[in-house]
Amino acid sequence: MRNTFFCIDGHTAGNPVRLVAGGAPLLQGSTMSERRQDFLRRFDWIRTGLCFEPRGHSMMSGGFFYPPTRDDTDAGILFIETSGCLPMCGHGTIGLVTFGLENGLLQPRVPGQLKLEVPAGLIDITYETEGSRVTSVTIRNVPAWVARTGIAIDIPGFGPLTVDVAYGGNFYAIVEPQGSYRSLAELGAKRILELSLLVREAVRKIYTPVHPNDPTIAGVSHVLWAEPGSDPSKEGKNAVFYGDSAIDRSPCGTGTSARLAHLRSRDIVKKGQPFIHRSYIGSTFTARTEEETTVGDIPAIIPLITGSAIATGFNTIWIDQEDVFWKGFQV
Ligand code: PYC
Repeated sequence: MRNTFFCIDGHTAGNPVRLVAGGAPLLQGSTMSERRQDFLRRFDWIRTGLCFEPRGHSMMSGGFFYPPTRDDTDAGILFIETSGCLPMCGHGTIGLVTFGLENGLLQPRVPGQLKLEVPAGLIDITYETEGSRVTSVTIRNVPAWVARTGIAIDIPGFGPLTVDVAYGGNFYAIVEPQGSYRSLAELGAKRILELSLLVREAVRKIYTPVHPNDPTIAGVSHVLWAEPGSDPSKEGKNAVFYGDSAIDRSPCGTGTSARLAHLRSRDIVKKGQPFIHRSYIGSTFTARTEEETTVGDIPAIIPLITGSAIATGFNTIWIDQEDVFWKGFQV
């Protein structure tokens, strides 16, 4: 049995985005969160087959568009990635929206605007075009907030660290320079990957955040190594660890949202002020706090994240069950 997936491949600020434009399974559920659970139960082989080697790699991520579940939205997104189906993915959204619009897969009711459903909630999109190209996408993300501060951990061979946890569509352990962590360049990619696994494991032993409105969104999934810029109120750099061996090549949309909530909570970045976030490879997103709000009784912000994406080509992928690696593999 062979399944065929028609994909548009590309990248957002260097991180891969695979829009699966044909081959999406029919899902049950009255929200994208419920559809996400249904996909994970019944169709996870599609994610692993498309994201893991030999058809993908450690950083591979992407998603499918689904018909909206509500009258006031244009489409739903189901994200796929090496670690699972994320509740929200910022670089993924920028890429999926860009490729979807450029190829006529999204039909906005209001030109320049979209309202989308993602498993984490509702997001608003504004975008700019030049001819047939989408040149910039801004996400008005789900609320972002600081969930816990001052978690003390001790990493064997590295030493003690105090980390905070913030939410921006996924839960992030945020590590700021301290002790043995002085800069991203000094650590280097190999060490960041090794340490991130240990940091995530250590934080998970102490604290499990749970989204107050959706208990299926729980637990620290990502580690964000923060490096403040020369003016920390205006710019910063990061390395975001996800899956089991990936550093985001983009500045990470949900990570940037979490970091902005973190900086805003200490009044380092003012409401409305543009904040440039640089990725490990130097690509950028611009972020802003558009609104201050609450989630239950937790103070939160509504972040705006702006970036752009480029398609690299069409890719027709087969998952053939006669292939011993039809579900993909990770090493
Ligand atoms: O951009 O939100 C993001 C993201 C999550 C994981 C990789 N990128």
